[in-house]
Amino acid sequence: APEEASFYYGSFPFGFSWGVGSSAFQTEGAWDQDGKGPSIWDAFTHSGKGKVLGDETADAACDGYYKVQEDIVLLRELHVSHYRFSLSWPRLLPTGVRADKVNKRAIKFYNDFINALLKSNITPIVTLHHWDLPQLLQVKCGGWQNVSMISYFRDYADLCFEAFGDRVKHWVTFSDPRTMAEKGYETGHHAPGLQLHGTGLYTAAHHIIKAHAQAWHSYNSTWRGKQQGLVGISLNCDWGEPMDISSPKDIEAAERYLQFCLGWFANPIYAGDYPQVMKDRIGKKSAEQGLDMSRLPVFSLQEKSYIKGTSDFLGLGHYTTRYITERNYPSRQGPSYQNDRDLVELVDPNWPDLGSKWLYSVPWGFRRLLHFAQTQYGNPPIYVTENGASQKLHCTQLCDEWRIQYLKGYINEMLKAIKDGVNIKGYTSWSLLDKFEWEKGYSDRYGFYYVEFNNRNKPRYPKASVQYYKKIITANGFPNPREVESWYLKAL
Ligand code: GBH
Repeated sequence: APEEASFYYGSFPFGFSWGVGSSAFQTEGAWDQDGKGPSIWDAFTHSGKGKVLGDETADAACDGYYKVQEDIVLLRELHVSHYRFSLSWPRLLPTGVRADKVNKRAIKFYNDFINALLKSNITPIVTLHHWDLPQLLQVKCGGWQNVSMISYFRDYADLCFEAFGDRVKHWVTFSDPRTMAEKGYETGHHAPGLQLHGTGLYTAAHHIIKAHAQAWHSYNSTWRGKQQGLVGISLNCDWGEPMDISSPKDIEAAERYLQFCLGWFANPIYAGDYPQVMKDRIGKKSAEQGLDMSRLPVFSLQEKSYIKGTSDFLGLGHYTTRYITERNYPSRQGPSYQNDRDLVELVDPNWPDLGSKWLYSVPWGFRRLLHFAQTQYGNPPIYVTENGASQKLHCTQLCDEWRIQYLKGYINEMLKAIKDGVNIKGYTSWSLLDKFEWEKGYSDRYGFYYVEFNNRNKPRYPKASVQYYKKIITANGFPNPREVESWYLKAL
């Protein structure tokens, strides 16, 4: 295993942006209020088919829609310089289609919210789409399986640039589109719950990448001149470390893991096409499966040059690490993402675990991923758009010492990456509040603030990590051993 590097004391660059994040569906609630249309996640959680742990819904979630002022007080308490949140597409466009109807009350809601943030000197980083697709677009055209989604998304993006772009200067088109494609269209664990093995996810991703590019181009040609903002995408990826560092097959498998995860979206955007290894593998397996075309769609030459360069920054989400070893799955088992990758993911049982079953604290993996992104995509400006951990449940609810240890370790590895020359502009810790965690319901608690979901007023209470993160932010890093040690003691 790679050596545990020692702790690094030092500061972040002047002007480094510290923040926390959340997303609309996970926090807003008010699912059918003030003209909002249903999203695929409303349909999924209401289906009564046991799709979500405890059959929870996000009908009320954190009641964020009604607690704007209260939550801004929490952001101020944390001393963050930015807040990353997402807009609800079906709240703004109840049918999903701009030409049908724009919901004025939703425009007002987000206007008021953005203005309140700015009044508190908090920069909004706004995600256009964090998984809550308007249900009517799913019903009408099969969601991301359909090519017409590209222009629906472009029209929606344009509306947001027009309505909010005078004040919002940081836009994220999609949040973690890989999970959206994989869980929505391959495993079915997320809305819309389809299992189109080995095909649906690639089609969805293909349309998402094109939709991202159209939104960027629209911003670039229509809005950038007067608004002077940035448009990027947020891609989540765990680090993949070769299981046996002396095995060329494992080294290749780990590289393949990263290309199928991050490269799938980042390579078209930064280099104009899917990673070679995806084209080769999926093409070969498709042929072996008797198909006359690859299950991985192809970009035309014109599309490649249109997509290449459509990101003003790389948004990177990162949570954990896996050891990767090669395993060849026979093509005849049938098409799937897993079969295409020919690898397995392993964890070290000695890694500290956290509240989510897939999440282990492996800070050194973060530094490696940041280096990988730097070298693969030509040293782009990077915003860490998501990084965080859920508290272990047996711990006292507000004493989240595992979250503190995770924060300390991961932020320190990010500092090392900056010292190595990775161009990181800001960091978003996930998340402001405990909230609806998709198929896990309310069981995984990622918040700096504990939310009492059983109480209909959804009160928020600060966890110990609030004090700890605030110290890192106000010191802009880790000044010296004595101070850093005292933060920990004070926070707990
Ligand atoms: C994030 O994704 C989401 O973007 C965010 O909305 C959410 O709050 C956060 O996770 C925590 O829930 O269950 O074994 O199949 C992080 C990337 C990709 C991590 C899918 C979990 C599933 C592992 N996620 N992965 S498993």
